[in-house]
Amino acid sequence: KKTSRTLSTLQNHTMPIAARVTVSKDESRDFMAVFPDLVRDLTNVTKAYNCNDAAKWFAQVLQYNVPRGKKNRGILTVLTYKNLVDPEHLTPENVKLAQYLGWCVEMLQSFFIISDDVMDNSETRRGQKCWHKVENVGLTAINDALMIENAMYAILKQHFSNLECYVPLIELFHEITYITTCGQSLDLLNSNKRVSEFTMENYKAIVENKTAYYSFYLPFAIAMHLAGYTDAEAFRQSKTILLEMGHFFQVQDDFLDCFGNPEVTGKIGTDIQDNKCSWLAVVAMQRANAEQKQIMIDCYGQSDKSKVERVKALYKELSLPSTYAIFEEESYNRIKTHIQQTSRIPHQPFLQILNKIYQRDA
Ligand code: DMA
Ligand code: MG
Ligand code: MG
Ligand code: MG
Repeated sequence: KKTSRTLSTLQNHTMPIAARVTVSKDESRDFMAVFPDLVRDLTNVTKAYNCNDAAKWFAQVLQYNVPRGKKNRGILTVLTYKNLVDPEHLTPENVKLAQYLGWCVEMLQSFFIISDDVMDNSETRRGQKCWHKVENVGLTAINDALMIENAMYAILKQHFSNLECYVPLIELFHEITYITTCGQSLDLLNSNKRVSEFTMENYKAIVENKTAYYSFYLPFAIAMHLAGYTDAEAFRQSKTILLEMGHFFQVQDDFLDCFGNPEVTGKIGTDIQDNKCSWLAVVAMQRANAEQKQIMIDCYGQSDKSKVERVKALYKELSLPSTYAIFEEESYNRIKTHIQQTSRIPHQPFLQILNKIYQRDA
């Protein structure tokens, strides 16, 4: 049984940035190798409910929606766990547990994006049709999303219910899911506002809740629980930094929605059409003169192609791509400094994540 301890004893805080570790191909392949086990476990659970047809359908749902992304969040869970435990605890069994936990985050992510794509009326995701756009799926996607979300708890029960961290894990998954849905609610409510009412303050609340908690804090926190950490200060310090990273990540997502290459991001942007309170829209409104504001008021939030193009052209006139590049670099440096200033958490996994997302194009 692991005892509570602080993390500061584990890491050399003066580790040079040059020692950056990037995610290896092996890490990703090892993680992927666990996926068939997950599908098998869930097929068995579904069959045990005497729902054989649903079991078959669900296996397809899982294959289409869970493993085809970058799997950043799942791999982050595993890497963090490996960084936190003492080498003698790094047994194949424990690594497999961390991988299962990583897949739980990926299942949660899948549940969120299937629902998000319905609400945002998106066409593509991860280089393929959004699940609800697939023939014979449609609004069945809503039930499929719920199945994935709740199947995640079946996986947790099957593999973690004998561990001390089981209840904290369940509570965390529930809490973070709730926070994320609150964030999605803010996102949707703001998209009903007028573009002139968008504020940076609202933006921060949206992105922290809809993205940062589940994408950054959750993978890290569950790995901490699995590794046996209970140091409240370590959780607090990591949360502050991870929420900052999550904010940064969503600004990137907003930028890529408009200026990214769909071939690379795997998704076609919809933020302008959907009247989203995006980072670009907020900064554009801050920068715009009266005439430019009127263009936003006239063209933002409409599906008309020429209006969408007018907004994109305005973003360029306002030099938002270079503002973004500066923001990205400054955020990177600020977050790096914050990581280096912390005392109770290992720096390496944080720097690893930060380096992984910096200047991303997907
Ligand atoms: C992302 O918001 C938030 C969740 C909870 C999926 P988004 O709509 O900007 O995401 P995407 O650009 O991936 O559709
Ligand atoms: Mg979306
Ligand atoms: Mg959305
Ligand atoms: Mg987006």
